[in-house]
Amino acid sequence: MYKYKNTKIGLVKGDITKMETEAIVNAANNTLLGGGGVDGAIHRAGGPIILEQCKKIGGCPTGEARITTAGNMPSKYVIHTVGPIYKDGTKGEDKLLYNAYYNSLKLAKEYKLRTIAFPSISTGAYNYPKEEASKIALQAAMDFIDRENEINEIYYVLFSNEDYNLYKDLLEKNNLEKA
Ligand code: AR6
Repeated sequence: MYKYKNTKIGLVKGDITKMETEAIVNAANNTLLGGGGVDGAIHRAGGPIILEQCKKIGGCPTGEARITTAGNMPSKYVIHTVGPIYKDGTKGEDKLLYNAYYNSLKLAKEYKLRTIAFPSISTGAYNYPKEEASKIALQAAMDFIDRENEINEIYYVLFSNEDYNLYKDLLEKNNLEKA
């Protein structure tokens, strides 16, 4: 566990659907109608109520975020965000990925949620280079904490050892306090 200002930043290796944070974040697509990867896992674990609510919402532009219940999962809410499909890095992918993280945190704040877990958005099917993506994930969190200071715990839930080690190195390099 690490700490930035008053916020704890934790790394977890495993399945985000098991997280007991108030919100878990889904790496969704613009339709919000489900898919593979983490999106498929969340819909399977949460049950059909998530899809029902997503249908009513009617989609989500890239970089924005929407919220539903978490159904049968231990978490209370799913914040669905849509990261960019990585092409060559010149299509504004960095800003869109940053916005996906930042807008998810803003939505959590609107709902007065204090603990949130993120997957590694866009780095699976959407091909975003992992190291660059991890830096953006942390930068967005630190900027949010600097400006809003209203979140107690942020977790990055990494599915592979490689991703977990990448985040570990990143947090060490940023000299985050150990908590
Ligand atoms: N818990 C945590 N992380 C997971 C889990 C899980 N249960 N399952 C996979 N990952 P991806 P994207 C990791 O492809 O790149 C979907 O079809 C995975 O190893 O899920 O944003 C959507 O509908 C990878 O590191 O999301 C969209 O169409 C990370 O989650 C599209 O994929 C993200 O991989 C979104 O692509």
